Amino acid sequence: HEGRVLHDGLSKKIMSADEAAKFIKNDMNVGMSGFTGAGYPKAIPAALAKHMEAAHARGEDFQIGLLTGASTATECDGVLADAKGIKWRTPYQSEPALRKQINAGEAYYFDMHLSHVAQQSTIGFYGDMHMAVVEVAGILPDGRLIPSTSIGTSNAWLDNAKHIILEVNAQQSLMLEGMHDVYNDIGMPPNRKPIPLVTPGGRIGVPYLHCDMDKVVAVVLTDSPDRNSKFADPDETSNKIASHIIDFFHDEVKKGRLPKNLLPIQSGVGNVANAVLAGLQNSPFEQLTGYTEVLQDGMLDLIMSGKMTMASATALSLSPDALETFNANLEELRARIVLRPQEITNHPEVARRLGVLAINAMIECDLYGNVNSTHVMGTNMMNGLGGSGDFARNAYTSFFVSPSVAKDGAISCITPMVSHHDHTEHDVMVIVTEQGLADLRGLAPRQRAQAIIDNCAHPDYRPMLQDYFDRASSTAGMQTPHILNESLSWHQRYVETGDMRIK
Ligand code: 0RQ
Repeated sequence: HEGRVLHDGLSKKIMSADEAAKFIKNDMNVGMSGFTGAGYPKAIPAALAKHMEAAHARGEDFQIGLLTGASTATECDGVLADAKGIKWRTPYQSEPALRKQINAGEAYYFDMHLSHVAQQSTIGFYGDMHMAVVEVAGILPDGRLIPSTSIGTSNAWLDNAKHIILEVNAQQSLMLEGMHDVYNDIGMPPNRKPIPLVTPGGRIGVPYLHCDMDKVVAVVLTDSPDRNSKFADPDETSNKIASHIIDFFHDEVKKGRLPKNLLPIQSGVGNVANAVLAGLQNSPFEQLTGYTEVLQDGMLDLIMSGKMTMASATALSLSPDALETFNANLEELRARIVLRPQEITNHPEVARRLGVLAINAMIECDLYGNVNSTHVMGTNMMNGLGGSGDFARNAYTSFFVSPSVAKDGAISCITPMVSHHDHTEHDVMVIVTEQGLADLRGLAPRQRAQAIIDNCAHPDYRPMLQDYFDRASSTAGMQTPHILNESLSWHQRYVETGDMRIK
């Protein structure tokens, strides 16, 4: 950790994670750093989990409210969930142990747009923030903090929390210094100001996080990598989805509706999103830009090959190989990647101004293009909404993508009615499956339904969807025809028989 804690006062506060975790007490609200497995605290959660387990063994209550930027990893959400230490959680998670508790009713989870988190916490919608636990790459002599591989909501946690624990992680490259752009001047209504960001790569803030030194109760030294999980290589389904989107881009350029270098690309997490970016690598588009939340392998490849000139995100989410490339080229990449607070990366104002092409995965959509991004069979949480709504509603063009079927064909990802509703038809312009692409712009609900059935449905389910739509159209109101007591019967059949198809 040489050269990482250069502030005299803070170097005197270095202590073990075990000691530092004792500052966190039952019923506190704790804001931790971390976004899609990057930049989360590595030591405090495990130490805290041990204290929680010991308290539970003594018959005492010990749970916290946990806020982050977005998902973390097993060493953070996972250990705290295993210790039954999470009373409530927001805004996005993807950890199996926590998901299980949420769906068993053992932890409360409220799901929200990622762009809202900082503002709502700062106003106090969730009560006091008692402690911030933030990973940084280093602390400068004057106390400025070099952020780690994500910013997420760390800037707001540092401002809002009564006390702060800093984790200084020697695994995070000190060459990250200068890559971040922390803009804190957004203000609060009624005195909010415009965000002066007019290009994806613009810099409007400073490359450091700040905090009141007097609030720091502990500094903990760590030396562990981020989760850095490997993505599966794009499979045939993802490649087909990617090629439909790339054909669509070609057509839009031809029609003069997109510039030759497209518009800033936002892509969600996961393998399909990564495949679309891989598809762009082999496309003739040049001088691309990215304005997204999470910078995945596919976007790094585009930057390394020179296809993408500039990308803005709030976090990295790289495989071990990609991280090696990233670290080896940091000097050059610092000029081409900007990491910002999620309040800025996901801000409706900026997404609308830049005109992002928002590509996000979904669980299911219905005949009319309403989208469910979060719930399985209407009742069980998968991960959360993340930034999909921030980007989709404010996009220049919004895409929702999915394989046409899940669970070996037992589930159609296109159903008569969605079992949970995250994005309304008004926010959804294009639906894409491996079967094809439905361009819903300018179509009325009945036209949207036919476009989705014809272009996106799996052949096993196409006749079933057509039959439902035809019967609904002859019996119901014709704006958005439905047979209400049948509209969710496919989901019910799956719950009862394990298959949406009629045997
Ligand atoms: O289940 O894990 O048991 O195999 O859902 O599905 O096809 O592998 O797709 O990994 O891209 O995830 C929407 C969940 C897709 C994700 C979602 C099952 C399927 C599989 C995963 P298994 P795939 P992905 C910016 C954008 C919301 C947040 C967002 C997500 C598992 O993309 O969380 O967009 N999005 N953020 O079998 C039941 C269906 C199903 C289904 C798929 N219809 N019914 N199960 N599955 N369709 C980034 C951030 O915000 C941070």
